[in-house]
Amino acid sequence: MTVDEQIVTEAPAAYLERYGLMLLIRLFETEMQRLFLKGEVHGTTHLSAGQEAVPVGVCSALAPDDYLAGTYRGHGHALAKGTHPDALLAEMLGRVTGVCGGRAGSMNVIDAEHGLVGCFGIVGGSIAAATGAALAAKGQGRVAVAMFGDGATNHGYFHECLNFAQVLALPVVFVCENNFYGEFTPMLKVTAGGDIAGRAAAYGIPASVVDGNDLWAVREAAVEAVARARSGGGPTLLECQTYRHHGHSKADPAKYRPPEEVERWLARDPLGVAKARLAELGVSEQELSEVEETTRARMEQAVQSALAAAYPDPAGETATEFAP
Ligand SMILES: Cc1ncc(C[n+]2csc(CCOP(=O)(O)OP(=O)(O)O)c2C)c(N)n1
Ligand SMILES: [Mg+2]
Repeated sequence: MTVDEQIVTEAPAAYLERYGLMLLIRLFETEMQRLFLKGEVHGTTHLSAGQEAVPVGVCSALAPDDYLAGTYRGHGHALAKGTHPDALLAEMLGRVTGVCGGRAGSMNVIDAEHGLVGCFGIVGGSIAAATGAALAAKGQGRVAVAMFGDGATNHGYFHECLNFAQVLALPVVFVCENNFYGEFTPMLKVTAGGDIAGRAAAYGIPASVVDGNDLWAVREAAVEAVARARSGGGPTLLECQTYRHHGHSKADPAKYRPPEEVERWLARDPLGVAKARLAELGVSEQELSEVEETTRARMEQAVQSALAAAYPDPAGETATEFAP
């Protein structure tokens, strides 16, 4: 089946399921915010509300054993790759039932079982990790994906890894979530040339600018890029343009963004865009509400089970290098 056939012949039900996953990420972020304010989340968090279509669209093109490297804005990355919401939320709350036993917290989640090689607090770290995973994946018939922000494209990792991946024709897809800000700085103020996708041309890598708030557009671009990677065609760079609804991290009220800019992006909320498209495809109100209800119940279950779980027992720790 060609890439186009894969997209066109898909039943709306597949997209309805992906809409449910996007909603799960949104609800997860809402709960993270609530639980953070209650003092249940330790350390900081970086919410990805508004950016859900990117990881869901990209991961829908991956096989379960393909690799993904995410960022510190990575709750959506993990959920889209298959990490169980109960295990992810418990991790955020530092509980022993967390996917990393409650030791990683929000920024450093790893879920090897689902191919999540890590979420990285170092800007651009995910690019290097995915490139390394792709080196291993090449011999295994797998593909690796790097998720990273616009800010990471000004770091050495980005340029070094694009070059290396193209020279070795590695099966990697570089996915830039361009949300137009790196912390509090507009992307255009710090990016020479003002164009992220265009940078791939220097390395002979195919690239495209994708509407990152449109699940269909993201999936289509990802299916093509993943097929290229898997068939030995080497890397692709996708610049998915999107927007975060919240500030950079918990400490940021995001006052630096012009209100009309925020309004414009809120009007193109990826959940709203997907809902409208599903209705056009003939999905009924009732089918939508059923998915929404099931997803809310799933999230509620994650919250209850995480809050009921124990904290890790320090006496059971074998590592001593940080002991005084
Ligand atoms: C190597 C490195 N430099 C600086 C930082 C501090 N820092 C954390 S997030 C961030 C902004 C990154 O912006 P972007 O890549 O656009 O991702 P976004 O937060 O928008 O998702 C910076 C500079 C860091 N974590 N790592
Ligand atoms: Mg950014």
